[in-house]
Amino acid sequence: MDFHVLTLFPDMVRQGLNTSIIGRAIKDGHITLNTVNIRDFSVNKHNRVDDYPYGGGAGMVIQAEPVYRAWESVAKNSKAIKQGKKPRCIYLTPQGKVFHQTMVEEFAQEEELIFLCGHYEGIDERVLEEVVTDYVSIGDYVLTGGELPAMVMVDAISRMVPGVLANDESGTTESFEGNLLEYPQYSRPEDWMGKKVPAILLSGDHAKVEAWRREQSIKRTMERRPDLLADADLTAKEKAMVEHLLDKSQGKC
Ligand code: 6GU
Repeated sequence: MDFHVLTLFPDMVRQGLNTSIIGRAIKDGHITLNTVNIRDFSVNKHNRVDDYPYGGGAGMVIQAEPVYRAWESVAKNSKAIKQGKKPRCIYLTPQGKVFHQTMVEEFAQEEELIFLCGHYEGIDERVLEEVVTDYVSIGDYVLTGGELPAMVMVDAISRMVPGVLANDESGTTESFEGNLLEYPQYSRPEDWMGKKVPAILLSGDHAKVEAWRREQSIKRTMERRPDLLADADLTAKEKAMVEHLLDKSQGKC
């Protein structure tokens, strides 16, 4: 998977992604990360890339031409363009569709993704119309720029790319994919500040451990993310357990 990030702050993006699992994935060649500084494509003798908004108002707007040239520098070499298609270009904006694991899986199917990060009051609408294929937000709050959201997306998408995760790192998505949260984890010591590890985990009975973890996942999802449960993959027996627990919590039995 090849990632390109068009940004005014390339160092921030590179530094944020060159550590730990994603850093290792870049070193091992499972993914590539190309940061493109929009300022390098300024058409102004002072290297400026922003100007006042037409119609007035607060803040500055990033101009269309430097963004277009930065995009073109990447797009002209893309496989998509050679096939007569527009390369997938994601504009990070609180006005986008809210990022979700199903979107992660869809984007992970692409060979190449371009991220466009805005700052200030945004980017001239005309270049967005020209280059952007997807508008994505990472949640309902406002950030100062698209760099952190781009890094969030690169991280989430990369961990779905074959080879990026070692076998012992790949567990967590599966449980989330079933719309259930992860079960609680414990490590040594068996007794910490008087709190004991649940005995079943020390029993060596693999089937019992699995059943306990499944139940914990369901209970945790009920408590913390009840909105997910409607789409969770539950057996009839598990649905009955959920109903029973709900009735109990509502004092019906
Ligand atoms: Cl993608 N950008 C900005 N600036 N703020 C956000 C966001 C994106 N997603 C949530 N808040």
